[in-house]
Amino acid sequence: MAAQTNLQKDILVLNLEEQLMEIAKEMYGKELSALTDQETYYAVLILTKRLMAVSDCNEGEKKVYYISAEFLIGKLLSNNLINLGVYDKMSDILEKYGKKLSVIEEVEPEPSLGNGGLGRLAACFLDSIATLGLPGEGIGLNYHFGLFKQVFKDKLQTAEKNAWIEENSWLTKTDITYDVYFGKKKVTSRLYDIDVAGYDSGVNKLHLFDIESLDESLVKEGIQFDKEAIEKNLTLFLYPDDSDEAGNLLRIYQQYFMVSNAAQLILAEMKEKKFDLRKMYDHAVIQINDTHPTMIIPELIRILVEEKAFTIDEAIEVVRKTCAYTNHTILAEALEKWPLKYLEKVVPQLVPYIKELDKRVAAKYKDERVQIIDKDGRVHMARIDIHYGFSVNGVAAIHTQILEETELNAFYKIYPEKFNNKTNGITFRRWLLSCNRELAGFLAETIGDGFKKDADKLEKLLEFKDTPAVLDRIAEIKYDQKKKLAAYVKENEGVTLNPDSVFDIQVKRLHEYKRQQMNALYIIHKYLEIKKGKKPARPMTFIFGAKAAPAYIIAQDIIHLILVLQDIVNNDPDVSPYMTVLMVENYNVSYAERLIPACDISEQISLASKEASGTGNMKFMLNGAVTLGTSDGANVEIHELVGDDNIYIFGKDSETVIRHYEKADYVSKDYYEKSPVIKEAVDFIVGKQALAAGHKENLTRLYNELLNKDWFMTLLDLEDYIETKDRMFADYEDRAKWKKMMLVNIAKAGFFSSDRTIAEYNRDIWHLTKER
Ligand code: B1H
Repeated sequence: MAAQTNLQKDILVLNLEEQLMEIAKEMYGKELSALTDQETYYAVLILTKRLMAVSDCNEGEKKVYYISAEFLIGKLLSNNLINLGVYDKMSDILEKYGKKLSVIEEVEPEPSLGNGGLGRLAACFLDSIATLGLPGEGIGLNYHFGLFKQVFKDKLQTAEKNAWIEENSWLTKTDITYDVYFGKKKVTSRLYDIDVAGYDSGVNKLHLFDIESLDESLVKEGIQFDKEAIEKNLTLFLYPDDSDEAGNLLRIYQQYFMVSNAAQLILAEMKEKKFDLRKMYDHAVIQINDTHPTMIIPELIRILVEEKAFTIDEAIEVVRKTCAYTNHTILAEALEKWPLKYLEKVVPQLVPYIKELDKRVAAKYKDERVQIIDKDGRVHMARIDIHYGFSVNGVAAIHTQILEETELNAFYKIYPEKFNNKTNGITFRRWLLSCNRELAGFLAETIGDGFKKDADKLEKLLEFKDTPAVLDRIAEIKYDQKKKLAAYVKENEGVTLNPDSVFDIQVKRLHEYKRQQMNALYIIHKYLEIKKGKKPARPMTFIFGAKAAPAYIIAQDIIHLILVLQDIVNNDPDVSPYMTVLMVENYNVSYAERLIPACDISEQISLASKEASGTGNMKFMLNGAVTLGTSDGANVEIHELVGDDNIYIFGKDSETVIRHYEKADYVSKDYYEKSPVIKEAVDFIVGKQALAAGHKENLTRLYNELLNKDWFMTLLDLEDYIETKDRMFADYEDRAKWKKMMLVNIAKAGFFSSDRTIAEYNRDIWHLTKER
């Protein structure tokens, strides 16, 4: 009963201190004050889990199942305490016993169950679904090792396994297990749950499925393991290396394992609640996060036909009305196309259904571009989603437009009504309230704390855009955050940062389309200018954080270049007083939470048309950084919101870029030869100094790539980038102007709350009602 459980939570909150003392006694036989930080963390964890267990659940007649191969949830302790409304109280209690909550939080290992934006988006969405009181659950996999831990050795990235599950964790083992069949081979799953507390709202669940027969001892050197032993390795790692056949097969095993469990969970719930399966779509909506969970469609159809006496037509219709698909990228290499022979090997039971789905499409449409199985026998997963789901959405306005007009145009012509845009968002609980308590506190004092639940209220801040006290305080908080980051970096990386310098930050996965290499070329350019005697008005700090996929060679080379530059620049006495370069090791969600509040210039410099949305751009803006960006992804919408005066946009637009691809007429060497500035910077990569500090093989490969290929058109935008960035550094010296830009960016960030995004998903796609 709802009222009763709430009461239980209230009582528990009233007795928080006693409860914590009791847990300390039970677990360790000690007084609270005598616990180590590790023990204190576990005690607080157990208490927080109890609080969530007695909180209201968000219930309703219809539920969304957000199926995703990634949930990059990050550390959960402080966010859970904030969302449960007990952060300050817990902090006070711990203080009384000589402990600091901010220290205890550090003990928590980060669950890195995602690669980057896509996984982090899923985590932000869970927070917002719960916060809006909507019935919804995440369904994914319980990887024992998350995204690899990055360690730099000899200026190269190496990968180590990244464990996160400890004797006490946020996972709760359930007694739900299912049989999952790969053809005739049977494995057994086990469900683990993580509670997701909404902010001042009810609790939902993240369901993570694991395989019972897992064997962690399979892991050898670094992140190497035997990819063939499916029953022992299935949930060992977040998608493993898919550069070889065994890696690809394992990925299909993981995907089917995920959706088979999802289907069984959803159908069990339908049965338990006595819902009419023929009206499944009135009670369930399945949001398919990119194509990784696409097999849920043929799997549900298969079960309805083989076990529930549906005709194939009936099954297809019910499933179509239940499933919705989100596209996150137009990058060809990320669009999954599984060879039919792989599927035949892993999930032979699905193949007849996939062939049937294909046959129906082929009978109706002749266009090659919409066929599910192509002439080479590859199954295009996204095409299953589009034909056999009811909604297709992109993740930013420009991205959806490109899907409609270019990438998926053939589908848009058939199904215009399915297409819709849902511009991404971020949860303000983590990306403001938790990571920047100082700024959040000041905003609450200044405009009231309504913005915490209604992000649009941030706009009230605009009333203060000419109030010096407010502008100064925002700048002061930024300065404090820079000092805090500098202290952390000193301790963890051994690099000294000057908080009086401008902090220019690019943190995101390493990919050529994101163009970290362009930023590196700017750094080379500045370095050479300073060497020639042209000193900047103020020191500059260039910070990078990025992991590269282990099989992505050029991405590794770019990391190498940045580390080489870090060495050269920071150790050159002529230059180091004016600039510092830092590539932080093992960039992850926790590091992002430190870097973002300390940023002045937010680097969002992808090649136009390639970054579907970006979400880091939103986090930086919300924390008062000014964007240096291309007209790509959500940058376009940031630009519209803040206006020309509060953002620095450069580079060729997406139409121009797409035309270059269509005509295949971009020749990077032309740009190199035309511009002495470009030539000088590019040549530096294989110059004496760089070769002395780095490895010839990596640097030469990167140099050749830039000169002879440059698929993501770095040199196309480099000159404009240099000019715009120089202008930005100059404008930073106009402190009054800069502070106002900071304020406007914060004030206009409300649109990017994932609460807004989720409200739109619900309004246009899910149609859930809340009951609490
Ligand atoms: C995004 C991915 C992605 N788009 C394949 N696609 C993966 C694709 O391991 N894989 O196979 C992993 C991830 N990730 C990102 O999604 C976009 O690049 C961002 O622009 C976007 O903000 C984010 C969330 O929509």
